[in-house]
Amino acid sequence: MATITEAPRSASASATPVSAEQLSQVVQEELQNVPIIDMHTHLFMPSLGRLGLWGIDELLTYHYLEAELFRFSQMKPANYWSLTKQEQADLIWRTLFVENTPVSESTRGVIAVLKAFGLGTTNSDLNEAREYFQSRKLDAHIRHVFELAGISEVVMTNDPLDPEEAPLWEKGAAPDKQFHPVLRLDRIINKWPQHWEVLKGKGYNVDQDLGGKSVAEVRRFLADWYGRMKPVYMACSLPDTFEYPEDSFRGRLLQQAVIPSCREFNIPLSLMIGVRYQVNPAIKLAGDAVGKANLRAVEHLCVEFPDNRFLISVLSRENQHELCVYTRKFANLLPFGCWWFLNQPSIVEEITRERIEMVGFSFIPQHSDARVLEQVVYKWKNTRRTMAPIVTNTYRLLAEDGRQVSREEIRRGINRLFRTNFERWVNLRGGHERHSAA
Ligand code: RAT
Ligand code: ZN
Repeated sequence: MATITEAPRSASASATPVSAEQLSQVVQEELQNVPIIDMHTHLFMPSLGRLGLWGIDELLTYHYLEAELFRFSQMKPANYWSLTKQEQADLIWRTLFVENTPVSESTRGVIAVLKAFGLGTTNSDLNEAREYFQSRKLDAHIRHVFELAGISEVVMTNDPLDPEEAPLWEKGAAPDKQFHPVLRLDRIINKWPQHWEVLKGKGYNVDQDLGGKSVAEVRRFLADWYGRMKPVYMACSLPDTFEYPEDSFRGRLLQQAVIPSCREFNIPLSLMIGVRYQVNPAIKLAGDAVGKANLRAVEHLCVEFPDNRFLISVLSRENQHELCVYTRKFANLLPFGCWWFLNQPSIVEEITRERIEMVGFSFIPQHSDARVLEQVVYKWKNTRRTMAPIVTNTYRLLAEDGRQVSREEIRRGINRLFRTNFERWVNLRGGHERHSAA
């Protein structure tokens, strides 16, 4: 069973206790020092070449900022999409950073990135920033960014049906120890009628109705991609209307293909639930919204597949408490992250406090969801800043109730939140006991 156990003898409760006065300082230092594993991003290892986004123009045209642009500018989306990337970035800089003060979370993030690289934060144009990023060599830049962000590794999102990405894997993209692959299955699971022919074209004997050998052939496809990518988990985002069980292509694919494959390869399945896709298609990637989901689907999955491990993130604030309750019920469920619209300090604080109160440190507080390399710098700075008072208060309450903790114990707790819970769940360094194949 997928349980999370304390590392033996790694922290002795009898070591010197941290005093009430020192607590906040020690927690901040330990948060600063933990090399975080960023367990869900949209970044790409260098061998996946041009898929990887970085630099000021990409930072400014992040879809979180595009959504904000249309609130402050008269520009119509169709006109915006006809601009070049540089023109788009110039417009966003002028509108959100010069004509207005960048107080939102996403705009403030760009400021934090500029500051981290020693670039001006009040410039009237992007010349200085463009020159700086153009002068960087990607490999050295990645190392520098990881160091500034305080992360040791990131987990990618790799779509085997992406027409740009798939051929790179098929040619044998060189693996990179700092970038872990993830087999992302949105197109297959959510849009089978639109994508079955792609599988067929690649030599898998599937049909539109998922009849005949189709399910076995999807499993063969997953096995081939497992072999090619060695993903640390499989993943899918799901709408707020997601139900399980369900008599649908999605329900059958999950039950008969994806979940058995995860069991066979002993990797978790990550489900990110609660997207209302494309409520405003005119603004493209920025056009998705959120809806409250029915988490009985998660309950049913955890019950039906006790030998599978699930990573679950839910997008709606209203679903968070329910997810904590299910976490208490099912040892094969590991909640993670404050995803997308939830990654704001006020909401992160509420969710994280609730999680600690309900399940201790047996969850993963955050992932960055970075799409542009340098975003990890501001996203992890923000997470550390938000976490510091929450973790401090957790230990303060414990001390008031009769147990002080040592620095080593604090380190162990923080390490567990930002590294070992994930390492063990995905068996990253052989830390998880092997399950027998399905
Ligand atoms: O946060 C985001 O950037 C979203 O657009 C999604 O990519 C989401 O994180 C996802 O992985 O589906
Ligand atoms: Zn994502």
